[in-house]
Amino acid sequence: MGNEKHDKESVKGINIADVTICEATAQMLKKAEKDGVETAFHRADSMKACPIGADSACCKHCAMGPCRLSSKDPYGKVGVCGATIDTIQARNFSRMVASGAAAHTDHGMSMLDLFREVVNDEIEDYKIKDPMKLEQVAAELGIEVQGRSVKDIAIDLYHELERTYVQIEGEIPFVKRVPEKTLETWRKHGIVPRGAMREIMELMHRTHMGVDQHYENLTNQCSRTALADGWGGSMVATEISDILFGTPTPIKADVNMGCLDEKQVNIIIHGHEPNLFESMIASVNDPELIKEAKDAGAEGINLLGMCCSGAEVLSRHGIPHAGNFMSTEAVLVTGAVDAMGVDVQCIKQGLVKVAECYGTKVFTTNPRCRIEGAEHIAFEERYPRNCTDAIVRMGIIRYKHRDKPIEIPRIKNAGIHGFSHEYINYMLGGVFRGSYTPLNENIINGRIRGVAGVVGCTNPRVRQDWVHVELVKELIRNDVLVVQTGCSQIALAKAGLCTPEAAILAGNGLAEVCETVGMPPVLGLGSCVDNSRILIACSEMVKTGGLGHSIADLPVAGAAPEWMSEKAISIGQYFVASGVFTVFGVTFPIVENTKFHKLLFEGLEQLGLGKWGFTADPYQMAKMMIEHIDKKRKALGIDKTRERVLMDMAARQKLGMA
Ligand code: SF4
Ligand code: MSK
Repeated sequence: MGNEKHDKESVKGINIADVTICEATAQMLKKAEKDGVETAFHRADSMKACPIGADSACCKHCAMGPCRLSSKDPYGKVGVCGATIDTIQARNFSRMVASGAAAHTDHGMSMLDLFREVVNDEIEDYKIKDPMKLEQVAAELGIEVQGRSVKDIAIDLYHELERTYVQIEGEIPFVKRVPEKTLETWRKHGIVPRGAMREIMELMHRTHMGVDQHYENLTNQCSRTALADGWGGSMVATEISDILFGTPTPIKADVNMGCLDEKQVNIIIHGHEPNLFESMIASVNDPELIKEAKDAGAEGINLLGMCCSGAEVLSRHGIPHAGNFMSTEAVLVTGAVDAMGVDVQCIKQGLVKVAECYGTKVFTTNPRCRIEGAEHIAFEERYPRNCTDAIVRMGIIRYKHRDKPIEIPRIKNAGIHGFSHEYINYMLGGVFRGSYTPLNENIINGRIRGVAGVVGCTNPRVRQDWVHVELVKELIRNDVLVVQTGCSQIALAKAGLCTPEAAILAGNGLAEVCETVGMPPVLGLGSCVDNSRILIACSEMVKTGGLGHSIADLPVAGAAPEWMSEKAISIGQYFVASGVFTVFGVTFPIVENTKFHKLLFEGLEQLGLGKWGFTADPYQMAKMMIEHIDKKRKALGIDKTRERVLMDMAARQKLGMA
């Protein structure tokens, strides 16, 4: 590449087929090695994970340590202060939850800040796009909506939702959505969140050296904090984004690197907050900027998303998506990216170095995230176009001076995205009788065995996308309807499973429902904060009736098969605390055969919550989830209907019809 920093000899080749099933990423990894460019895949190969850290068997919470305990003999010794393996693990796990919850709640708070300024007419670039959703959310929270102006309702909603973050005592507003019996269980265990700031602060305090040294007590606060994320910070982020930018409805859109266009100025936005993206959409459609791009010789400006804000605008507006977390460096290797704008979360520092090799610039935009070597163009909500227009202009300049060979993998996958829980309601129930009744009925009659949320990241410690895809295929084959968010949704979209035609891969019962409704067996709901849509869907299923009285009664399960971030741990813990069996892949940061492990994997369920599960194998994961779903079906007394369906299937197979 003519760049001394990237000496071809310095990049040790990896077996590309072992690290990804994404063909576009594989093609770019091959090119990266040829160009002498290193990626996270290469670094993961050369840097083995620390086994003690991977098991959370070490503590560096004070300067008497760091203390390392043994995973092989966890009770063989204690830390200098006397902390046991259970205390050390529970503290480390809790801090992951605190950090993950902080990320989501800070994102949600930014959305709420934006909402306040829009409502107060201090920002002109954004408006309330979905007043119906505003009214619906406000009414749910007990705010009077009849005969009131949008502005008055919005002001009241702002003040109500602010409690999610700053409230000192009481319960956060969205607990009004929690099924009564689930809420009763939370109250019994003292885990109803007060306000996110308080819960995160208390958890950080309790995990300080010499404070909470009982793993059970720590786990309680861990659940409370995680619930402040799921039913608080994340839910507010989702709802405010819908109110400001529109509630998603199904839309056809393309994913994968083939969405790049050599003849256009390619701009990628990668991160998590939708406002940067919304303004970028305005910028790339500005006739003046389009003219500037054309004057530079381009056919136009091509905007693409990556990671979660990409998944959000894919769902909301059908903006093409270039790839998930483990493709963010690979996409730069195409040489076709003229500018990459990032905001917060999951932005690898390594992007800057890869970008540099191909003459691409990475622009940070958020005051919370600066990266050494990246140019910072501040995104100010009151004048957002100053930032997004500048990024487009920088992209146009780069287009004009492209001097590196371009290679774009010719792979593009169409799919249907944008299944908000409101739309699932409408889709299954129809416009006049929108409800979850048909979903519940199909679960009760056994056509749909249960519902699984498959979400989360990709991780270079496992073969990119493979665990997601194999797990989901196995689930739908067994009549489990799959809902998805984040990077997992993109993995399945690339595998072609987000199309109604993919129903052919589903079991007979699920396929029949998909064909009747015209929906894919895999429903993409958006970004990681949009996991809150899954919580709401679970809640609606309970309230609709026939499937028990709490979320823990539902035949549902969750999985993050290739997780990597602390946000994923927070998400996992809020699903578990909400009553869902949640299985993680890759690795689980806890030593087996310890009391803390037993609590997470068995004890919490006995308290009326959900429980954790772990396996790195997708087939085993599917088996565990299906067994759990069947266990719940049995408890609900609906296992017989399912048996009948299975018999019908067997009978059909016997007749050579299936
Ligand atoms: Fe070691 Fe205890 Fe200090 Fe942790 S808090 S580093 S276990 S002495
Ligand atoms: S972006 S948290 S890698 S889903 Fe939300 Fe993807 Fe995981 Fe980041």
